[in-house]
Amino acid sequence: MSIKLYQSQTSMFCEKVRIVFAVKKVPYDIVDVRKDERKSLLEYTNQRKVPTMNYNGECVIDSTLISARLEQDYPANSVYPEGAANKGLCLALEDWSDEVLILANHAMRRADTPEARQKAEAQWDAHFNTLDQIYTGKKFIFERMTIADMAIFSQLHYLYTTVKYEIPAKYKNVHAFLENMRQTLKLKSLADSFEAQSL
Ligand SMILES: N[C@@H](CCC(=O)N[C@@H](CS)C(=O)NCC(=O)O)C(=O)O
Repeated sequence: MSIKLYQSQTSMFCEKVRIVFAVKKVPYDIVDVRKDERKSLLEYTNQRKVPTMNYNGECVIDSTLISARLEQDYPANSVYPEGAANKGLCLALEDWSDEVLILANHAMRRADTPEARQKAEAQWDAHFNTLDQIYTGKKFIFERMTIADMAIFSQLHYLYTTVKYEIPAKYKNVHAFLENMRQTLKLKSLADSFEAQSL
């Protein structure tokens, strides 16, 4: 079995997938696409997006599909909750994080005027409000850490490390969630990117 992950260390979608690999304790090799300006990725897939996985010759592109493919062959330490209703909700939240929170991250990173910055902060405020309610009184959204928590953590981790935006202290449940994730994932410091091959 040979698994190769084409990735970049700072991409939040790559971090999401590295968490899945780590939780499932699946060994894999990394191809850092920044080292050859995506040449090997383009040769392999004719497109530029990471994460991309070469799974024993099978090409899988997109963090959601890579996670689902790994779950299929490595069901232990599942990244989905029990039951169809919860699984559907989990997939919807994963998608919300990947497709909506990413826009707020882009807005914050690209804000180059006070107005744009204010708009980006308002966007994040709305999401922090949502998240603070979601994580009221719970460590994870479902009975264990799932792909929904991993997707949300990856976006927030990117926000306070790469974008360097300090999440307001008033969002206590969001901070408690982040601290719990950092401890569970054994991140040494706030600025750490997640590098562990297995937990
Ligand atoms: N929905 C995709 C998003 C992947 C994505 O946007 N990757 C970015 C890095 S964070 C990328 O490779 N962008 C380069 C490009 O599109 O040329 C996923 O979940 O994997």
